[in-house]
Amino acid sequence: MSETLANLLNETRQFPPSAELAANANVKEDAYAQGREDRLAFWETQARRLTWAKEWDQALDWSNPPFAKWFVGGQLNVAYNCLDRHVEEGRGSKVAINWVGEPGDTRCLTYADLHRLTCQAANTLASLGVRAGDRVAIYLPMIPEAVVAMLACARIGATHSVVFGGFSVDALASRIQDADAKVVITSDGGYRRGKPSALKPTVDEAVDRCPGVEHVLVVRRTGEDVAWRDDRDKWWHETVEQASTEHAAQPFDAEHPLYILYTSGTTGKPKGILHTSGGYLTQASWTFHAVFDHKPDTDVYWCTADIGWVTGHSYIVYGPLSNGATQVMYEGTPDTPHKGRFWEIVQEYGVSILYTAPTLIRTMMKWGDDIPAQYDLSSLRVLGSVGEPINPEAWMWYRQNIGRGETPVVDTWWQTETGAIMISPLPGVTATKPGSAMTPLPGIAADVVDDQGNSVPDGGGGYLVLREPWPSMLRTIWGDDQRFIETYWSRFQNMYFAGDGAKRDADGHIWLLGRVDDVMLVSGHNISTTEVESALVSHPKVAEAAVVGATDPTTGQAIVAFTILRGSVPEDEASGEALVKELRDHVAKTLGPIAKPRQIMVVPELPKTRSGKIMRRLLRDVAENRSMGDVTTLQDSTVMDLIAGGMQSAK
Ligand code: 6R9
Repeated sequence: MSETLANLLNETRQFPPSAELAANANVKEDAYAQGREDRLAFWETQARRLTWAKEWDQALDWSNPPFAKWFVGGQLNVAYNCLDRHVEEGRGSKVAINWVGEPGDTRCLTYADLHRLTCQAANTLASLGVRAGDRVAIYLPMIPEAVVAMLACARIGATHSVVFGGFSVDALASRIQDADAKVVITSDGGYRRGKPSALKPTVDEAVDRCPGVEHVLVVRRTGEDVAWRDDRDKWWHETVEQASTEHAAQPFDAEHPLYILYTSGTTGKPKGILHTSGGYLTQASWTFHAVFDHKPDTDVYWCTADIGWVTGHSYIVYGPLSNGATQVMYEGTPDTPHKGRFWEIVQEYGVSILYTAPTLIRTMMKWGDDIPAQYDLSSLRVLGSVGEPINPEAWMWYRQNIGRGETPVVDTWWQTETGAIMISPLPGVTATKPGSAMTPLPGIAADVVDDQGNSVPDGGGGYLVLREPWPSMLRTIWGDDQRFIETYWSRFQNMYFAGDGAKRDADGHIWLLGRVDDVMLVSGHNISTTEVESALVSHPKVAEAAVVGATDPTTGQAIVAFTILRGSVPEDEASGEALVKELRDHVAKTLGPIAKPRQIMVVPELPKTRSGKIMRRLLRDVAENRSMGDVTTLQDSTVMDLIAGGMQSAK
């Protein structure tokens, strides 16, 4: 990877924070020095932002790497930190969640409301026999009960395992079995693309294969008929909503398990990533405060992720609520009932901090600039991105069209495994560059290394690693310590291997280049998919691109690109050979002839995981004319037929 094209990403645009933002920022430049001088003391300071029942004796126990213990001997209750302390300090009437249902129904829950409901749910779970350390599976749509269910588990020390509501029977059953959950919390269904979409039948089928499940707790959301098993199923409104609202939160050890979250992974059995309490909450909470510059008295925050992903865990539930934030939570899709839905919500609730994913930004680019232009977005002051590398042009589009050309964009790199943000600009400090995650946060030891594990110099490329443990790190893979060691700690000695390629530019700033498995080897040159995709997206007619390396008799691998055009490109032009040539030439001109794609396909959609990441593995199958592998995590299975059909006709 050190041979990455030298002239790539010669991005020169840079955007310093406004003087006002810099002067009022929660976290300033000096935090970096504090993190460098005494990393553990830095994190201890951040841990003190929380309320502990008992202080820790030791910040970090790293005597048995890679198994870390943070804040050893400390005790706290995570739900207490997210709810009770705000209520006790007189903020009970503050809005915690402004919830918007897809059909247009709304609910407003204050911190006192959320606290009351969580106490009721905690009492109900306890009465169903759930004890500290037991596992509870949560399979819910984006409704407030999902947050309540997670916090109720945290409150009684049960470990939650949230499974995304779009997952199939197989995916749900295998996750319930792996975690050995004894209760499942679900609903009759939710609303998706204008229609009720049932969940309970999936749970029924999955639970039939899971003899360990004793109870299924069912929230009524759509009111559609559901099959019922009297001995097992309980309605939420007949149990939780009738339960006592009194519940004293008992403190748990800092290393008490908080949740398991499965990463889909492209091969093998999903990995149950285990997070614990004190360190996780410390970093989720501080990063929310620092990276979004969150001001509890004035900001309205909205994260568009689903609660079923780590982004929903850390930046809908634990980060915002531990900071006493007011947030928007939205049940549905961005184009129901119309393509301006997101911007309508921003306008209506005066959202000031927005956290979303590149896939959504590129979709909005495709739909056209005129849509956001119809709404008043003047409340926005910080824009965040997460989930994939953000192409410089998508970054610019986000800042220009959503952020009025003024707001900082924070591109945040992290993973399910890291638990919280690791590499990101700080909005009041960093002069951002479009497409770069910039700098490791204070207290985080991220590095880019070569094959041998040596730091690459500025201008070099290689593998992203973490050299020191961090508070919200995964503690293991549930039930499989060996796999934990092999997956993350064996590629390099004493370093966490993230699996992402990265490059450090001439100023030392970090650019993420995609998963290392996706790197292409063309005539002996390592070329990152991200860089070619960004070159394509920098063409004014392209909204989105996915690039793969297909086996090629002459060059080893050849670059095959799949592109989605912007809505403004006329139909006849979109299907013509001239445009393909124009795009190939554009890449060659931007990156050099070696990066010129052998083939470019114009497609209507790209295969994505349900969390919005492009599935390049499937595109590689298409490009190499293979029958498609496992498509179970694909968002929309018809997409692949469309793409494969187009590929045949192009040959
Ligand atoms: C939070 C989340 C983790 C993988 C990660 C990387 C990619 C996430 C990114 C990014 C470039 C960013 N990723 N954020 N790549 N820039 N800002 O997405 O967790 O679902 O576990 O995915 O996502 O490849 O390794 P998760």
